[in-house]
Amino acid sequence: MNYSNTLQTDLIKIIKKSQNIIITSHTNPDGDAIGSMLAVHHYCNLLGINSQCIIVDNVPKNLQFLNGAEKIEVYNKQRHKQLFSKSDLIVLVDLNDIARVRDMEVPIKESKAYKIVIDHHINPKDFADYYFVNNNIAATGELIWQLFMSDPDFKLNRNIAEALYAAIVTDTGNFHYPRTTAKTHNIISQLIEAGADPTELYEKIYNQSSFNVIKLLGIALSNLKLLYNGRVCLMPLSSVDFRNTHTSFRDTEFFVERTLSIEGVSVGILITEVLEKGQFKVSLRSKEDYNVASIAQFIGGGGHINAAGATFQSSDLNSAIETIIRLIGKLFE
Ligand SMILES: [Mn+2]
Repeated sequence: MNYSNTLQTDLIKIIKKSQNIIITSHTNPDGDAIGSMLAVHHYCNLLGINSQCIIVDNVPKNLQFLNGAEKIEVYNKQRHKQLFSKSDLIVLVDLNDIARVRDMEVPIKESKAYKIVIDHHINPKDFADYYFVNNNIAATGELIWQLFMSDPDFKLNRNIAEALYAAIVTDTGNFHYPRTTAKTHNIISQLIEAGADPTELYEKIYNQSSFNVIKLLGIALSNLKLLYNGRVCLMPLSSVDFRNTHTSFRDTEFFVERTLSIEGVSVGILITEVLEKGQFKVSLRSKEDYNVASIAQFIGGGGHINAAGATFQSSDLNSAIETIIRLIGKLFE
């Protein structure tokens, strides 16, 4: 689509003019989704504007400690009907495709509220009134920060600092993914000064795995296979693996990164069997200019050049793996 970014100062004006704001983000929310939503929510609190965060899944356990996370609601058609009809602004963060809000797609589309998208994924879809998007930025949290900086009255507090820190630390993979810049660190420096504690936040975000999840990681690591002369690493997990460890595909968030720690591997693939029959999830990670978003798009997904994913149908795990391996071959043509 041909979107054009709205001036940040105009976005601030639109927010300040609003009375009832709904803030939302994508299904299976990650740190950037939750942190960005909460930062906007706390900003609205500062301004005395009503805002409610609504998503279609629960807040992941390791992000529930963030202030305000307890107020995030899971979408319910009946319960939120009134809220949608009275809201005058919907802020969508860390997503650029309305399909990624699943059941909320219809109420958002039908709502008369203005819609603002703040995001850093590639190929934004045309469904909102205002866009503030930039895919050269590592985390949506950084864009939220830029937005706040264009408000001369903005005052950073600890709640906002921790929310944005969580957003940025997770989407930069602890400050090492390609789009991590001096500017990223500059923002982080200000967040730390405002009370975000790196040690405490790391502990709460990353060191909270259950014993079962680490056992599952052990199975995932022992399932690894090298392909394409060692340039691709495949990490499959079957429904049996999940059942044996009492875990689910939601517990695999940081697994696929492990594949890229292997010498010579440029592309990592995690394929998981979702509980619903015939559904598979693939998470792709890459180095350099291997564009895994282009692969995910073939099966209805998307993402970034070096990190992408999709959910797709297949008859069984083996054929799901075959599909992905065939598609990955396109990167080496
Ligand atoms: Mn993000």
